[in-house]
Amino acid sequence: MNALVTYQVEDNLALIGLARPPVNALGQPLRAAVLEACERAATDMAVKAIVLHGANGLFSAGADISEFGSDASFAAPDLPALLLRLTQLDKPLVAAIGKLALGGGLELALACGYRIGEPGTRVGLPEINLGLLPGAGGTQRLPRLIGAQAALDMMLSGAPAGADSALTLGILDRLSASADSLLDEARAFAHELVANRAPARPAAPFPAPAEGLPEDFLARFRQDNEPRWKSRLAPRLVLSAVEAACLLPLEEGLAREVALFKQAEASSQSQALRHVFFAEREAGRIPGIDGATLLRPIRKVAVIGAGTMGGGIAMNFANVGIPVTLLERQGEVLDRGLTQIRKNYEISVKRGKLTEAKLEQRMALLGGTLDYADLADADLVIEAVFEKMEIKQDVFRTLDRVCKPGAILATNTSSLDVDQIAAVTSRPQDVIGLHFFSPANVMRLLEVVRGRKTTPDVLATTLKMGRIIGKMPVVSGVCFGFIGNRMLEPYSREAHRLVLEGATPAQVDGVLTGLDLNMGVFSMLDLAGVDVNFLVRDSNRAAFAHDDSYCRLGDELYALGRYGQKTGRGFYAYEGRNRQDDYEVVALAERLAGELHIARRPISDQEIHDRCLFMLINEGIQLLDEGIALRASDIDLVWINGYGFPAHLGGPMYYAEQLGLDKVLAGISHFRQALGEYGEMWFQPAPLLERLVAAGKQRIEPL
Ligand code: T1G
Repeated sequence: MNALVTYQVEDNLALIGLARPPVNALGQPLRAAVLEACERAATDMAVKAIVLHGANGLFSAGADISEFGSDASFAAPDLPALLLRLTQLDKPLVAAIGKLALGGGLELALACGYRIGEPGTRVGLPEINLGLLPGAGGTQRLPRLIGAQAALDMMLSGAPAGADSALTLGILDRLSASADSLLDEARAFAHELVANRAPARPAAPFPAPAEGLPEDFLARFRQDNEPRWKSRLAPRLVLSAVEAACLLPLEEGLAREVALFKQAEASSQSQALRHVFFAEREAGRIPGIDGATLLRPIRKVAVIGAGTMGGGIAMNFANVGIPVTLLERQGEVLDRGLTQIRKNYEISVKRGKLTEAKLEQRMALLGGTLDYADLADADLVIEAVFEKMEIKQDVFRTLDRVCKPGAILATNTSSLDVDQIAAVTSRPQDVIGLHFFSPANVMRLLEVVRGRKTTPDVLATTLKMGRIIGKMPVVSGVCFGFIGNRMLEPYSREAHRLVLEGATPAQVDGVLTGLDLNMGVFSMLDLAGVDVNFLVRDSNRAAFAHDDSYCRLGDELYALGRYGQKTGRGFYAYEGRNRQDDYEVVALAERLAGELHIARRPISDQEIHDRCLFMLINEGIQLLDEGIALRASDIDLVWINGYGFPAHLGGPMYYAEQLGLDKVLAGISHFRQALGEYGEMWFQPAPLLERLVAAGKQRIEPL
């Protein structure tokens, strides 16, 4: 039998095991092997039923994503054809779902007549995360099994269902007592089916899912959801496929599904999202670190500072069962911090995302102290105090004195020099930057800033820990602002300068959110605080600009006490949470432009797009050239996970490649000429961009 499946017959059962580690991705070779094994079982008179399982304990993570966009994706036997054939077998086929059945893996299980899971089984149709829709019967068979509404919820959220809800929904027929007993219980299930002369596949509970659906359910569903889908294609295709399931016979619905799937597979959005999928896995590959790099055990964590950041950081560890101690200098600040954490968890309980029991479990893992001596046995200490070098250095001098040898000492600084912080300790090799993004218990991005002396095992340990707490860790070198905030500077500079030149904050933000960014520059500043931005800038003026004329608008708003949402006025005026244009800001921009001798003029949306995005891209390319970022796709992950850049555009570097590097360079050169002294000063093309264009390269990579 083919090495990609195991095959054995015993007690009149054929046991077929998927054996393509690590996740039994259903690429063409595995599809062919499964078909061959099933045909063999179908024609073997001794075989009365078939059990399909994951030989490595994991059923299947779905279609092979690396095949998409190539002929292999539909190479015979394609997945729809394979699964249709399985539905035609005249012997009961039991899917024993160990661990995971995702995407095509769940569709494979749905093509079986019966399904048994284990207590830890998770099943889902996450295709939407790849800009796709289930393309092998999921949109047609799942609504017939669990109803159109429940099926739509699964497909549009992309979130997996746990074993209990899968059982309740009817996706699973039964659950084994444990993972270890899954295969034995699957065999017993198959024997039971044979003994009871059960049909090869039971009738679908919802033969025509439209039955029982309110007349206008689908129309209303589309109307209710269209606005939040914005420009995303896949949700619309999912709904079209489910509409087909409600209105067409199965065979016609399956054909419709394939057509819609091919449309999604060919879309630029899906190509971008598949780029992001592999980028996330690539980000963990660091030169000099491999499987042999020993990780330091992290059993106890401490966080210095119980403010918003410190509390959010601490929650990440409590969430995964790691005890964490918060240290503060004043008791009331510490109490306030712990109270705020409890409040955060209570919100999750109210939203049904957390049980009371889990809340208490997590709170029990959260300790507090005023005494540094209590940190002596911490394996990882994360400093999250005020963003001032002197204050951070004092903390690290103390940590150096009290922490045990081998403890990892991390700073949560958002831009300061990690090497300068490490330098005040006797153990710079154990110091690293862990830049969490606010709110730290929510935002996925974690910039892992390696100091010049940070050792590989410290880096490997913090990268691993970042994944364990559910973050997207990306390695950065040391420079002002690391990757994300360094790129934010020119991007934000152009936005500010454009308002001085004649655009309004709303127009600039409108162009950026029109590109599906979560927020524009000015709404983001009003949320984070005009004062916060001013203080960071003011404490690092030297690092900013030899000409900070573009900062004057923010400086003036700060001076006027217009700190943004928190004061009801910033770049916008706020009635509660809804934002209004504020013509006082326009008048202020006009006055400043006069003082700065900046000619005002009508500004096109295209100019806003090009100046903000090209300078963002240019800085990213410069970071790559300096070795601060290891690869362009890492930069994409930073901006997708930390700044709301749309994943369906692939990130700023991927976006630049789609635009054309030559177009980006031409745009920068144009503004260098067209914007006089300002253009001459700021529109300096990154040398790597010039080299890539001169070499006719399409991809952004070191050259
Ligand atoms: N195809 C190809 N490679 C895959 C893969 C897949 N579906 N899933 C994982 N890998 C690789 C991954 O790149 C990595 O490779 C290794 O496996 C370990 O993955 C027709 C159209 C399953 C939860 O979206 O969510 O079916 O880096 O590092 O953290 O309707 O992988 O080692 O070389 O992520 O333990 C739908 C995607 C596909 C599931 C495991 N399925 N995968 O997480 O390990 S489309 C998915 C995951 C589809 C059908 C449709 C996760 C995981 P390398 P990993 P992990």
